[in-house]
Amino acid sequence: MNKKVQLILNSLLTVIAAVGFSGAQECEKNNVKDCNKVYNSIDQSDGIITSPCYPSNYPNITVCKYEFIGRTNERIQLNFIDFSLTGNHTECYYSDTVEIFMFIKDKYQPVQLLCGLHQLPGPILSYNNKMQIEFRGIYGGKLENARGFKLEFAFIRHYGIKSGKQVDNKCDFIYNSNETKAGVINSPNFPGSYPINMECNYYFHGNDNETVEILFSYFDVEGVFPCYGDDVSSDSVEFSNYPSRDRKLKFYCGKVDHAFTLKSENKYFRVTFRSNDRLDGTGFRASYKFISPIKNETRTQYIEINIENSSRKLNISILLIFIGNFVFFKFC
Ligand SMILES: [Ca+2]
Repeated sequence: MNKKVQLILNSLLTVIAAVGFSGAQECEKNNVKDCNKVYNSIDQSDGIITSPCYPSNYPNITVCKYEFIGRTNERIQLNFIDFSLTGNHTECYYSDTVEIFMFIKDKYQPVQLLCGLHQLPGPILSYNNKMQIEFRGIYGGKLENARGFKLEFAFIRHYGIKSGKQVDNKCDFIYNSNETKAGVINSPNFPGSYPINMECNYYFHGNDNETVEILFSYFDVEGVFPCYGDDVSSDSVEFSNYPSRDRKLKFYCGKVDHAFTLKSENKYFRVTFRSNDRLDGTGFRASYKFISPIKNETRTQYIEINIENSSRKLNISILLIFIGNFVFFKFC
């Protein structure tokens, strides 16, 4: 390679490097300058938010606030798609963070601090129609090659419960045997934490003679037995064969490590989840099915009877025929 070609090549590499460098600088400059945003459900019902320069390393000393304002009855749900922040991964000390603020008693109050390089946070559901999150990228992504975050947000009315028929935008859901014989139910925002001050009803309506069976495969509701009192010291799940309280059935709370089943006595069943104004859990997930009575099933069984006295021995075979609740017999 002669000197002239070498010179041209070097100049070209310098230009390419300069363009790349200024591109990265440009990203940092633009994003940092303009990273506070307000999302209003009147303008958009959902969207995606990323940290500055995502998926490249975010710049250091970056603070972005995102505020969400929904209509009455709307809540904001966040689902993280990617989460990778520089810092200590326990307790969030010396870490870059995302902090969640809920609108409580007319002001934003911090409720949750997220950090870490590998752990994807669960979904987050606001307590009402307002929420704010704050990204603090103080150390910057370059230290640990952290990408920042990417999340989906949506203004919703279904509380993260996507089965059943919702009643009047309330946290009330109806499960009709005429529409579906089996399905799943879950607490609000499952598998993320449920919000405070919730009451959700799950009403099951079977056809005549049907009952409903509910199998809980996951249960983690904050509280201690008896789970319900006048001071509402616990969150709870109530079961009832009636619209009113069913004193035969206890309230459930705490963490249950094994699956368990509840069965209704008749075609109607109600499950009510309640959370109080402090602490939370991840709630529950269950599957349900409506069960029809056993039809006139037929089965048979042979029995043998030996009768013996001093004069003779008698061996009798009898065929029993079971049809539904009736039994017939026949000597053989
Ligand atoms: Ca609680």
